[in-house]
Amino acid sequence: MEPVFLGAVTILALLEQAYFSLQVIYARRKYSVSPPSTTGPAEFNRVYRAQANCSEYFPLFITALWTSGIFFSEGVSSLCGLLYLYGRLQYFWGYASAAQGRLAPLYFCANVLWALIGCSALGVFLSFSKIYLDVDVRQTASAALGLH
Ligand code: JUQ
Repeated sequence: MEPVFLGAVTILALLEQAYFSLQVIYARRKYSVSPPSTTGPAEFNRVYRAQANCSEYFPLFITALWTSGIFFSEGVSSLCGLLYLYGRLQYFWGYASAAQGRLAPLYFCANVLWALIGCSALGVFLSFSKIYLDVDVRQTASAALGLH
């Protein structure tokens, strides 16, 4: 089956990144900070850094989202993806109003990213053990739980 939910979360993620970039463009106009300058009033610097930080973590997020979604569980992964995107939006708005405001959403996003990385590792391990060690942990677990 096509991973439709992962695709939908990915599109949402791209739109969120576009929204952050637009906010930087608006902040440049509002505070008269022309490229290549990347600094200005504190209000501008916070919006600029919020966007830069979200972009820095975007490749990690997307790769963990897809690895976890393909190898572990599309449902769990997509849900984590939505939580991460929600957290990043709170992070961006929090950082835009005060440096302190970014912290709670940041810890939340970090935890969600760890969960995605953990699910990725577990999923890849389960596939490896099934294909190369001929040990199907999922099958064994669901049989033991009486799900068959
Ligand atoms: C680096 C590589 C992998 C991380 C969590 C999970 C995996 C983050 C740290 C940010 C920011 C923003 C700011 C979303 C203690 C291990 C990771 C990973 C970090 N952690 N920082 C920072 C720059 O405003 O200060 O966005 N995001 C993280 O994860 C926690 C880190």
